[in-house]
Amino acid sequence: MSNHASVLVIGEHNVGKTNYGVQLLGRLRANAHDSLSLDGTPDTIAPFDAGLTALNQGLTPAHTPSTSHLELVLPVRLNEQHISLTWPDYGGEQVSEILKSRSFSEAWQDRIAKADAWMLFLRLSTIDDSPDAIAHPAPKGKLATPKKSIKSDATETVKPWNSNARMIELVQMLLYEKRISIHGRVKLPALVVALSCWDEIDTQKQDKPSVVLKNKLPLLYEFLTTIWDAEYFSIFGVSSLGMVIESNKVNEAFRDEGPEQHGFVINPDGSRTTDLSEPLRWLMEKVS
Ligand SMILES: Nc1nc2c(ncn2[C@@H]2O[C@H](COP(=O)(O)OP(=O)(O)OP(=O)(O)O)[C@@H](O)[C@H]2O)c(=O)[nH]1
Ligand SMILES: [Mg+2]
Repeated sequence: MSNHASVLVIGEHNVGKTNYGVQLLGRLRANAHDSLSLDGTPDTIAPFDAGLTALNQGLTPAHTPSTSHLELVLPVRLNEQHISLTWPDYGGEQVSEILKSRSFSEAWQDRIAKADAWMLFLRLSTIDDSPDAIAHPAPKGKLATPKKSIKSDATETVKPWNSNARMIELVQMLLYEKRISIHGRVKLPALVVALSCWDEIDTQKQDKPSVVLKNKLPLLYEFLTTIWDAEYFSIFGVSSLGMVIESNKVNEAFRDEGPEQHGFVINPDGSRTTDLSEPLRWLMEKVS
């Protein structure tokens, strides 16, 4: 039984990492009866101070500077167990840089080594990949015998470097860095895919997060469900704010009701809860 749990938050710029972290901390401090609760006082919450202040004023926290790398250590209680939970926040450009340079900085190597709980943030509303390889497969033989005039049939060509490929590449790099073989099904690190800003997605009421991911990024979905042990992989919808909040225009309703009144999570089975810590609780149960 481990009493320390470190989460590897994975997400590019603008996917909602900071808003989730700040809302989570706010809920824990307000003792909002979430399944995870604070168990003592954190040594410092300084990294999230500005974010908490912003949300309490009805504003969204600022973009995290690209070089910034912070960690919050929270004493939490889960099923009578005390866990020291390390939650990071960093500028999402770092992830884009990893993909570009195909290498990890030392700080990232450390973080990957110590985290057995991974949370991948995907903001599907900002992804626009069409055609993709499944909806529009390349005509047979096309890649083997390319025509001279590439331009004329460029529109039919599969875009190789789309979001599916990008995220698959990223996950493969992370697994490789952690020396995890994908010959057997992956158990640890346990993985949660958080489909963030869920309120922006046009879904039928009953849509399960897995169905939404499968429709939008089918190759990534197939990849993850193929290599992970189903017990150690799950997909949640996350809306930390429940609505759009601007960074320069106060949302009075949000401010007056309080940030802790807003935000929700869609569980893997499609049910909805106001408990924002649910995906994290699921992860903690796998690694603690
Ligand atoms: N509609 C909606 N917008 C959200 C939600 N969560 C975050 N956002 C918005 O998404 C944008 C990015 O959120 P951040 O939390 O700053 O994203 P980030 O991943 O920390 O981005 P970087 O710090 O640049 O890496 C902001 O404009 C937020 O207001 C949500 O639940 N719903
Ligand atoms: Mg941020």
